[in-house]
Formats: sequence, structure tokens, C-alpha cells
Amino acid sequence: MKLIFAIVNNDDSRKVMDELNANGFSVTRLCSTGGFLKSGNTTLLVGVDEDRVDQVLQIIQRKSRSRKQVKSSEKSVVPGANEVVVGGATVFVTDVERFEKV
Ligand code: 2BA
Repeated sequence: MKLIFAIVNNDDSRKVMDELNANGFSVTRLCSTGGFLKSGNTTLLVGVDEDRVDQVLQIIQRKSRSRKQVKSSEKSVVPGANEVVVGGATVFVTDVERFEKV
């Protein structure tokens, strides 16, 4: 089994979760904060069998858009100088040693 951590934009999280649920995946949503922009994002936890990992990644990719966001703590007179490209999604796939529902 694998545990997928997917960090997505708050605005995409509903669409990603709905599509995962519609395809039979269980999802846990955590409110998180990006260390660089210090703004809210969403971390989704999805536990899946190894042979379904790619299906989860495809759904996340399809439902997550990349965006330009401004690092608001920095002032600049040059338009766009503080912009960074965020996402679609940042995904970590980890091994699960044991999974129990007790
Ligand atoms: P943040 O840390 O708020 O980063 C937002 C965006 O700022 C990043 O987008 C990247 O384009 C830029 N950025 C981040 N750190 C930077 C730095 N030291 N110098 C210059 N630009 C930097 P993404 O790469 O798409 O990441 C989106 C969010 O995913 C991040 O929000 C963070 O919450 C998470 N994330 C990304 N990579 C991670 C990693 N290796 N470990 C843990 N979380 C990660």
C-alpha cells in the first residue's frame, strides 16, 4: 500500500476530492500553509493499493491548475518581480508499512 500526500491549491481541492471520491478513493483533507508564500493550501492524504497510484495521480493532475501568486511580504516596483508559479500539485508517494482499521 502507498500513502499519497498531495499539496494542492485551496481553489482546486474540492474538485480533486470530488473526483477522487467519485472514483472510489478515500481522501483526508488537511489545511496547510506553504512555507515560502505563507499562504494557505490544502494537503490531501490518499491511501491506495500500489496498482491504483497512477490513477490517483492522473486525477490530481487533471483537476489541479498552476497559477501565478505574489509573495506579498515583499514590495517591488518591477511588475511581476514577486510572482512565483505555484502548482498544479506537489505530490509525495510513500510506502505504508501497515494499514489497520480497528
Ligand atoms: P510554498 O512553500 O508557499 O511555495 C509556493 C511556490 O513558491 C512554489 O510552488 C515555488 O514556485 C515557489 N518557491 C517555494 N520555495 C521557494 C524558494 N525557496 N525560492 C524561490 N521560490 C520558491 P510549488 O513548488 O508548486 O509548491 C507549492 C506548495 O507545495 C509549497 O508552497 C509547499 O507548501 C509545497 N511544497 C512544494 N515543494 C515541497 C517540498 N519539497 N516539501 C514540502 N512541501 C513542498
